[in-house]
Amino acid sequence: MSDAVLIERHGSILVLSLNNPPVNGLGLALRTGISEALDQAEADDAVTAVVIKGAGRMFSAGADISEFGTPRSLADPNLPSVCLRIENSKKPVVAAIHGVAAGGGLETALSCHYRVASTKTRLGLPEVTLGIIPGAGGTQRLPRLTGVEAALKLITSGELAPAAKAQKLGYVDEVVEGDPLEAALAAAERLAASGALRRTMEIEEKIAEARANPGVFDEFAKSIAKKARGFDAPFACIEAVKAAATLPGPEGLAKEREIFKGLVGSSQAASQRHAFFAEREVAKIPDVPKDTPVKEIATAGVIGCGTMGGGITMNFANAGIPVTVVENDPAALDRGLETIAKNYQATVDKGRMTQEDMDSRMTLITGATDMAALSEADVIVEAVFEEMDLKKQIFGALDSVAKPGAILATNTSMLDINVIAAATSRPESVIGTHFFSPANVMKLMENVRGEKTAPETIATVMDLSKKLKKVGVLVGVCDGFVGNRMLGPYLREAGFLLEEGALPAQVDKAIYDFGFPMGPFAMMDLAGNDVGWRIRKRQRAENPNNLRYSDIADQICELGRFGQKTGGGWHDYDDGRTPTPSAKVEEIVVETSKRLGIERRKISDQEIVERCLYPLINEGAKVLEEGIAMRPCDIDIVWLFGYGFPRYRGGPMFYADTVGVKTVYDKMCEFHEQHGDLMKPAPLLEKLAKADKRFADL
Ligand code: HSC
Ligand code: NAD
Repeated sequence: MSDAVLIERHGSILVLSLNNPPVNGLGLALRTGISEALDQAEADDAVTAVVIKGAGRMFSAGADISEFGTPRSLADPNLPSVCLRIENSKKPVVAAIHGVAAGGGLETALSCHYRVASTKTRLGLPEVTLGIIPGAGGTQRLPRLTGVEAALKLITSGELAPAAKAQKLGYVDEVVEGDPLEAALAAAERLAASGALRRTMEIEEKIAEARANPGVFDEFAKSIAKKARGFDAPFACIEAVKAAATLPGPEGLAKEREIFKGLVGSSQAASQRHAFFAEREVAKIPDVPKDTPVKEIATAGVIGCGTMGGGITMNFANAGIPVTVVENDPAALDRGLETIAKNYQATVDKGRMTQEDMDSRMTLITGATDMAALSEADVIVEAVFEEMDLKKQIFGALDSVAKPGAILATNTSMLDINVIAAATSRPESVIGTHFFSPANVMKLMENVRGEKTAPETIATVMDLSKKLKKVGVLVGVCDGFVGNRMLGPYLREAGFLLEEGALPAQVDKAIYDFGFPMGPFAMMDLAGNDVGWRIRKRQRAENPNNLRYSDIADQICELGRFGQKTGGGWHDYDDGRTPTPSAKVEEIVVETSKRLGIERRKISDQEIVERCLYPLINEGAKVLEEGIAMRPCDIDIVWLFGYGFPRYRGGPMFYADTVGVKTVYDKMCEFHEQHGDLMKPAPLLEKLAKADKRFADL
């Protein structure tokens, strides 16, 4: 018998420990082990009951995701049949759950006759986040325990709920402090003595109501339509739960299996699996090994309490780290602190935070107007205006204020970290921490290593990203780093499309329909068109011969149309938020085409998507060649978490692999011919296309 399941006897009870580190993924060996152990329990008259628990740090994270797409995931015994085997066992089977029970792990537990969880356990069905539905009975058993409404919420959100909530909803029977084994053994003994087994698939009461009112499923689908736009899996989850309520048990299970099989091979599921593994891969940095010392961050400092500094300050407070924020003068400081308090208050008002939580976070924040207040900080993040001279001056001053070994970070979006580091006598401690706006919400931190940044500084900042509940991606220095650099060609082409015949609303709609939360013009209106205007002016001064873009953007800025904040930009915003087409902008666009002698033509949505995204991918190829990003997955995570690239497309480089690198290359060659050198295919793109390889093969 394989050691994927460890077997012990506790009196007459057989205890099976799932043993497949690190997360007890239910791969073939583990499924075989459970099956064989159940055979053993059934055959042995001296065994009266079985307890299933997890070895190591959790019960089980579910099916082994790396098996998906291989024959092993469907090989016998498959997980649905293992679950049925448990449920139909003549002897009671009890789940003793600690750590996490997710996906197939929870489905295994739902098939047991009783579930005990320790207080700190989290339990749920996160399959939807992988572009699939639970495939081992989760959509059929959970609603039988919780009722349809709660099951729909849990399954379509993928939430891992704390044990107390799971008990309240009915899918955990008992919650205990500490190790749940003892309580599980006691429950197993009780069940063995009573002889009465509650088989989940036989429970009917909780689904009866939905059976009488099947309209509930359409209503639920409507309620998630906006959030789940573009994703297939959430709606497939609803269909599967509906089958639980409307079909006899075995047919419901069969329906679930059919839907699961239809999704697991889809490109959405492949993309979402890629996103899952990529999110973990970016934490691995080849030249900064896992055992690199990480400095303790007990206190933090932030310089500048504007748009970004305020959000960054909140991140530290949210993570329980005391933070001192320094502003230019008392008035600016008061404004900044007030904005922070207002933001927290809005969260409290929405019921997403308690007043006590807000108060305790605010007490972690101290304001100051002198950088001397940062002398004890372990990390200091500078977030003042994007001006090199100012940043140099601040880092020079920090050098004499900050304690030895403190991490000196800058939130610059574009400036050269090496120049900033050179303003100090300790460039090894200087690093970029590029947060995204709004900094207290967006999950990405583009961490930028300079030439002299020490491995310890990198390891500490990557670890800090996790503590702040962000995804840290390590990148190198170049104008715009990874994200904003790739954004350049995307916005540039959006501009050219206007000159050639499109209007902002059409471009935005095509990109929105592709799956972004908004198109390029709506995005610029949100961020403020003046930001790009300033950057273009700087770039033009630095590099006058190598910059060609549509000047419509400048014309709009010259009118003071900076975006939402001025009530108008590329679009009009009569209510402050909702874009409507602007007649003035249309006039400028059409006039510009005329001035340039361009005959406006009809542009298809497909062309818009290709014209905006392929040059972005092409720039990604350059970023890889230059070593600014370490791997394609680093770029994908930057775009998924920083720019709203649709997760079900996996990120730009994975998307290129999905449509075919050769397809992207061929199109770029066409664009190159039509539009000139700005569209020249990157050598790496050409090399991969000609070798019939993917970015994933790098
Ligand atoms: C599923 O269960 C499908 C079933 O419904 C049906 C199947 C039926 C099919 C048959 C039909 C006929 N597999 O995240 P961490 C790795 S789908 C493989 O850093 P944490 C992870 O990549 C599954 N590997 O740990 C990493 O590897 P690395 C549904 C998995 O403590 C390492 O483990 N379940 C894996 O921060 C540590 O992971 C989920 O979606 C898996 N299932 O968080 C849960 N899970 O070290 C996915 C993890 O090489 N997992 N790994 O980088 C999680 O959400 C998190 O890992 C936990 C732990 C919250 C469990
Ligand atoms: P902002 O204008 O909103 O805030 C800057 C703040 O710095 C102001 O409150 C100002 O009073 C303060 N300040 C200026 N000089 C100071 C000094 N010497 N000491 C202390 N405080 C000082 O700017 P922002 O949008 O928060 O941008 C800050 C930085 O973050 C910039 O480098 C910017 O490029 C970068 N960034 C901005 C965004 C964004 O979307 N706004 C996104 C990522 C990165």
